[in-house]
Amino acid sequence: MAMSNLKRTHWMRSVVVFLCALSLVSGKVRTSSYSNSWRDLLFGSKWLSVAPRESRFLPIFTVVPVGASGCAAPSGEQGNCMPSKDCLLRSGIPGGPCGGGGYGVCCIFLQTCGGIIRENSTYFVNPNHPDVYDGTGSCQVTVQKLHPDICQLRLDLDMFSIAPPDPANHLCNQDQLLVSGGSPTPTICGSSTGDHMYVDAGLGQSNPIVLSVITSGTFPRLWRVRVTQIHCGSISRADQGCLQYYTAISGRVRSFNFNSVSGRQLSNQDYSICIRNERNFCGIQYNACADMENNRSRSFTISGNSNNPVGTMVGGGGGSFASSPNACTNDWLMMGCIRSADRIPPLPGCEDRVCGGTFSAEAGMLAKTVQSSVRPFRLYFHTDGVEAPNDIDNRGFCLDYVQQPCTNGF
Ligand SMILES: [Ca+2]
Repeated sequence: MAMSNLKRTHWMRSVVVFLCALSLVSGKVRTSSYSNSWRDLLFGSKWLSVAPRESRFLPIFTVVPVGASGCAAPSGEQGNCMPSKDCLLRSGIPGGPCGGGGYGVCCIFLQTCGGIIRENSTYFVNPNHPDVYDGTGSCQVTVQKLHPDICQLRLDLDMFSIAPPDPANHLCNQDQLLVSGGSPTPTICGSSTGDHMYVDAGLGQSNPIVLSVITSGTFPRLWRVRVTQIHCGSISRADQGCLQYYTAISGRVRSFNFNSVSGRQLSNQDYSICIRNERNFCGIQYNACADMENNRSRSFTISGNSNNPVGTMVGGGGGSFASSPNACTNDWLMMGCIRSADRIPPLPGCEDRVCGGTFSAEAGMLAKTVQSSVRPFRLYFHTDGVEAPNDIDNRGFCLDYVQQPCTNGF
């Protein structure tokens, strides 16, 4: 290569400034097509799509990138945009051009068993990825903080399919994903593609966080987990203690390994799901997700024998399961003071714990929209280590939420 990318960028910037100045002098700068020919020569048509109607001075600065930034490779992975020689020096994989103006490549970082993560947005993938992995043992990567001011990691389970929990008690005793060195995270297994987790990384140069996939027995495993490092002052930082964090007015929350056909609610879970209270929204409503696969919805099956219709159970109750069989003493989802939304006027009492096989805020066989105005908007999920013989084929939960405007009776 005759000229480095950096030099080339500087050279092109000089040429653009010169040509602009020339055009200004001759009074011929326009946004019409005939003055675009030299731009096309220098930058290709992409340059024009940046800001065709902006001031004639702006595009010069919008097209020249400054430093690394996020980008998407044609293969779907997220990478960092950087000069191609930097990508190779840092052991990245060039994934197509980015940044415009020949700036660089979308550099993808992958690590597998034994690797050390030293770049933001690195993927922890199974051996043989993108093919499946059938081996056994412990596959781990160590995450080093890019900076002492990193407070959290976000793990995006872009692809995640390891052996499922056992059919009787739903324990992850064949395969497990473990996160150690940070805040406690639940042990998960099975399929959780699309789910995420936040891990508290501590302050300063604390111990590294280790991600491990432990495997035993034969199974066609596939995983691709993106690890994003979050600065302490970042607006992307999740609230303290939230394993999962959602920042939209509406969205979907679900338990790990949820699947209304074949998922098994995982045992030994204990974590919070947080939904950021958006401005001018005062309440929140939840509905069980639509279930197109079963005659009777299994979108909310937390306790009981899901092969039969199971009503809603509410409250913590007291004593043993035998003395209060309709209470949620073993596995439950907890939300602050929930009521059914269709009651006008609202019922005076409200509930916090809900379980059973029908999503509602009151005992019964009818699924209902549930609402709460307790802030912050949080759900707490707890399961014990036992399912059989009372709890059979529970799938867990999938709920759609919608925040409610402050004018809507909240
Ligand atoms: Ca249980």
